Amino acid sequence: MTPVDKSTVVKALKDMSVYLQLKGENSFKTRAYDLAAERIAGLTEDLQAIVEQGRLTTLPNIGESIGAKIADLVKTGKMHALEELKATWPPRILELLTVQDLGPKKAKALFEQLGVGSIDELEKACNEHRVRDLKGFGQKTEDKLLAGLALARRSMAAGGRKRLGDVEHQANALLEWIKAAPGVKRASLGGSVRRMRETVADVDIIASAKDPAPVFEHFLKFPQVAEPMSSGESKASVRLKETDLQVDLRVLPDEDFASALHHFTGSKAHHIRLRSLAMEKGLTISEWGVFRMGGGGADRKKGTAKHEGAEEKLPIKEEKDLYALLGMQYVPPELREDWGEIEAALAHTLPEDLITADDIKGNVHMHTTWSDGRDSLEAMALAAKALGYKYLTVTEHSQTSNYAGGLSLERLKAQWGEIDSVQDKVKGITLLKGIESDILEDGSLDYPDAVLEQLDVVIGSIHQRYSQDEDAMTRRVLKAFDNPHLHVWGHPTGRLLLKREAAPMRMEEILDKAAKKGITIEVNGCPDRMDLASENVRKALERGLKLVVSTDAHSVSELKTHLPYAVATARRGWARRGDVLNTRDVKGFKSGLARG
Ligand code: DGT
Ligand code: CA
Ligand code: ZN
Repeated sequence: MTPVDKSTVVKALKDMSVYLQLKGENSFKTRAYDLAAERIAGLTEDLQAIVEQGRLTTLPNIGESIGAKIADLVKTGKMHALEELKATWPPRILELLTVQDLGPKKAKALFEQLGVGSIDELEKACNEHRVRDLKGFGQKTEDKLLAGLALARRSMAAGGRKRLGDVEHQANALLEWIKAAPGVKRASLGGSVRRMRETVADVDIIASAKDPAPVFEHFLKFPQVAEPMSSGESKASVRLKETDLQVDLRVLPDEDFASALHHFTGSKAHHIRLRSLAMEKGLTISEWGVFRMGGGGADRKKGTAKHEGAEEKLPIKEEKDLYALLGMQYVPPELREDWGEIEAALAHTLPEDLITADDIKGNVHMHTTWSDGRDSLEAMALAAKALGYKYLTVTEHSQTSNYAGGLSLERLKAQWGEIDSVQDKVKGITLLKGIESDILEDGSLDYPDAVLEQLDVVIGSIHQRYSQDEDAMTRRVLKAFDNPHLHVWGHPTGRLLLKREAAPMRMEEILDKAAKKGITIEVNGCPDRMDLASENVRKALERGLKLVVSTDAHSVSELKTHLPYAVATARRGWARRGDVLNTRDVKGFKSGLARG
């Protein structure tokens, strides 16, 4: 038996939670599995050793029962409790949960009452109008499910694109594995993962070594390789377990590394432009390197150099050498989309102070056990401080979001007391009192002005009634901006990557008004949001709007893990340090939020 690794255990625990939800178990019990999964995912010690020494239950969040199931999996290669649960459901039942607005409760009802166990069967049942007659469904739900189903299909058909946040961890683990392979000098991620696109089709890794054979051999031994797919002289591909992710590895001599890395980072659109620029300078760029067309000079036919002997290969030690040859500024991977970066780099006007994670001084937008977060305020404050943040905005859900533990007016005020007492205990980080207020259907916020005006940070977000049409949604947001106490527009479009489309709205009109009213725009780093999307971040910045780059953390670990997604999304929208309010100290942050 190959040793069971951490991610297999994490996946099994998460599946336990989902199957128990399907079964109808209470959220207390199912949550326990999610917490355990999170704990194992964050483990730095060797799991195998912990199991062998019988120390599982000494870990926080791992009780007797869950500990026994983990041990079962690690020792036998199977979590028998999970297998038994799975066996009671159709094999494709989890597919249903990829449909927007379809949770475990509805999936259970659909299966038990209509025998629906897959997306195909759901579509059939909807088209035959059998769903609307179920208790708690109705015609509207049926229509919604049909629409959600189409979206779920589309994302499956989109070459099975996956969220960056769902693959990055495994991609990085594999990169580390490759770096440790015999003879490897340099290695890097490439492709859309390196460019930090919000969804990716596959993972590209580029490495350099004198002899590629032992590197490929090591590659295939990565514990999560499900099947080797193909392998050639300089390239091998595999499919990974759990994520079903395809990974292409290319291994080249070190002198070709930088140009190959550049080539396989893409994007295609960026490269097409670079190649025609190169032509004008008598150069050719390809996956094999950069060449100066030799011989006959001006009378030589363009574009045929590759096939002629008299060409000179130019040394490219780093990617920046390639851009320098073309007389351009270096273009960071996140910007390589042909969204204007070529022109800017030629004119030397590409920003050189793009936002980085190191610039962020305040952790913005978070939830604790007061609403739907998983850790206490004190734990969050201590963790944020340990990460080096100077301030933390405490922004629970507001009263209308009662499904997410939103705070009644009374509880909000009680929470202020707790913020004060945690602030007394935890020095060296400033806790700012805030709220993530629902933007209600009519555009009003969720508390009276007299309450909002007492808060340091008011984020306004849409959480319900996404089905409004473009006009109603636009008016709803515009109206919210009229409230003088709103500071930040939170996860603006409400999109959930591959699951829920951005709410329809007239973005330009909204951003114009935000600029006029001095509203700050959130770039939310929750990996299933990455909202506002980078193309719209760009539009916001063109209007002089300021951003906050936020984590929307619901646990201690997310204070750290969500930040890179927010930073990348902002960078892809060309955000500079000075555009982002939470790069400032607390005083500068507050004055930046203040409405004109
Ligand atoms: P993905 O995988 O769809 O999320 O996006 P990418 O950008 O990772 O695309 P992928 O994996 O097909 O190829 C990786 C890079 O390799 C791509 O960004 C540019 C380069 N590349 C691949 N095929 C071509 C091609 O036909 N022409 C050019 N110029 N470059 C290519
Ligand atoms: Ca790729
Ligand atoms: Zn929210």
